[in-house]
Amino acid sequence: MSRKKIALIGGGQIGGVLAQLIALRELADVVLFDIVEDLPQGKTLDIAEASRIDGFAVAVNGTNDYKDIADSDVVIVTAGLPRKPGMSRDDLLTTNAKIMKSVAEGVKEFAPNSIVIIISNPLDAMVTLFQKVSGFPHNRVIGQAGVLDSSRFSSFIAWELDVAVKDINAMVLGGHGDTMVPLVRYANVNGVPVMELLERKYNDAAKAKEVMDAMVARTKAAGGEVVKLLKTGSAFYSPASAAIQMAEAILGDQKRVLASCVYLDGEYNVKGYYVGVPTVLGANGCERILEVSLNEEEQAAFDHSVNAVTTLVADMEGLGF
Ligand code: TXD
Repeated sequence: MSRKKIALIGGGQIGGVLAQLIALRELADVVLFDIVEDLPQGKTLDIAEASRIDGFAVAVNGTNDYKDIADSDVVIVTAGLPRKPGMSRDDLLTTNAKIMKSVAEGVKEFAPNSIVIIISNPLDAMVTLFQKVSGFPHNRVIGQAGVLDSSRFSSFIAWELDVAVKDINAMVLGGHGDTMVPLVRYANVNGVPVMELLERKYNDAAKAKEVMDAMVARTKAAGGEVVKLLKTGSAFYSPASAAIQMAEAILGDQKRVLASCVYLDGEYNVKGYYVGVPTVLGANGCERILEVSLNEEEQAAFDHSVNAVTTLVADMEGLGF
């Protein structure tokens, strides 16, 4: 049986961590692509030279040629620039949309049967553009945001309650921006509602709500919190881990229930847009969208987030993409 193959488009911060995580888990052979000469070759040589120590047998190679991504089962895209001082949001959108268009053309030509996970920002617009340019079926083009945002929310809850983070189930829906929607009512610790545990801890419903509101606010701003500390660039360890969980679910046909940015065709009253919702990920990519009931307040927050996504996509289309 031949090994699976994952192509990574973008050999920057996230791309490098992705390559190492895939190797350590022996998830698949790795091809790391970047337009910068020698960079992907250097990173993969460095990773591969640890194979004796870490004991992995998968191939890890770098390239500047799209031909080398042929026969990839999964493609993970991180290509794109982060925002620099003096750059407007439109500037970033234009720059990254140009990059994403070229990536979609390359992947369409050389890995036409792959399942694609997009990480590049602005996420919701980049997933939309990749699908449009590649013409791939919607189930094979998925964005990563919800797994990371949910993991951040879960971490804050675990730290607050002083319990193991793996016992926390909490999901974040909506677009990947300030309007994202952490679902408080469904958040639980092995089935016990988080709000109930907070109310017991503080013996005060108002205080419990205040603590939860602060965790929700921190989740929404979590990307910015890391950017502020790093000074240059944005989070890269956790976004890579998040995409790996999605890739593992797909390659292993695991039917994992993960929040992903997927194309909605009427679900959640949204038609024709990519938005973060609970999905079932398996061998066919996004195999199903799970619709959970939202109360009035949650639906309003979700609609607000969808509005931010439709505005972003309209801005992108206004720029000619
Ligand atoms: O959860 C999420 N979705 C995210 C997304 C969380 C954090 C960061 N997120 C975004 O991922 C971030 O805003 C960026 O748009 C991407 C990649 O982040 P990373 O930190 O890896 O950025 P780098 O280090 O700048 O790497 C980008 C690489 C760099 O090596 C460029 O040379 C390359 O992309 N690049 C290209 N590769 C292929 N093809 C083209 N055209 C290209 N242009 C640049």
